[in-house]
Amino acid sequence: MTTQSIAVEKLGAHVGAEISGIDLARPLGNKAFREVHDALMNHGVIFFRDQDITPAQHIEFGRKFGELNVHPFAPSLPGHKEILVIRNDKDHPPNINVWHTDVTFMERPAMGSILKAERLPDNGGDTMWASMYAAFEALSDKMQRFLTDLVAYHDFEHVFFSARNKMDPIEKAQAVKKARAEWPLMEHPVVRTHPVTGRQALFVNSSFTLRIKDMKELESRALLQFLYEHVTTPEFQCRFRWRENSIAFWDNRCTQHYALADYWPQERCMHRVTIEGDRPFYRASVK
Ligand SMILES: O=C(O)CCC(=O)C(=O)O
Repeated sequence: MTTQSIAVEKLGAHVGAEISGIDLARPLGNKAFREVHDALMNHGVIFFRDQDITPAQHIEFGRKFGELNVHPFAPSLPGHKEILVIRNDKDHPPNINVWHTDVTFMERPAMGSILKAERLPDNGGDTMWASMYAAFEALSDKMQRFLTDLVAYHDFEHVFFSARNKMDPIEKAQAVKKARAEWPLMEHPVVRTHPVTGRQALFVNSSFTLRIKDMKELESRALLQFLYEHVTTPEFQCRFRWRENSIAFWDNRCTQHYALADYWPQERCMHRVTIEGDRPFYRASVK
């Protein structure tokens, strides 16, 4: 059991902190669990170094925080369906160099993800995170009020079945039809109240958000374009340089992330455990 208190060093002004004084290969005691959980709630994404953990230990760590999600479309590690593999090399160019929140096409998008570096390029391949609390709080009161009334549609198709997916077109159409039965267009509030902290976070992302409900197409496009640009403001961000056995654990309810593709065509391989979340909601803050 880990009993020692962890040390927390902030990385960005609004998001990110590096955690030390913990060995994730050992079972997490209640005190260590609470400290890690608090650090995650306070900083949005937390980083650990030199954690040479096995896939089973990675899964066990994730399970401490909730049920694990098995991704319906992405590849998993053989023998460990809970571990999603993100592997890029010269024949598989990276495609997640886009700001996003994970799996928002689901009714209950992930609460968080725990990503471990397995193989890294010689240089580059950093990941950036942005605080969606900071993004929301930086908007004018009028814009904040306007957004809290809105709902957006989220969808999987243009990410997982885009032109980059080289499936046979007929098979692709059948696969989309089958997936659509399980993953219909999903409605989520544009501003999400965090279920633990009670803070408000912007909750649209350029990967999965399709359009704003009850707005004209042009209005929706212009508003989303503005918000997608706004969330990339450098002041809301932190940037993490990976080393082998580094781990990032992010709160998917109040952050977005972006994986730099500057290392390609070198190889980079990451393992991700994803924790199930709850249904997003908006509740007005008590002032
Ligand atoms: O590979 C990375 O650094 C980030 C991975 C990512 O974008 C994701 O898991 O959604």
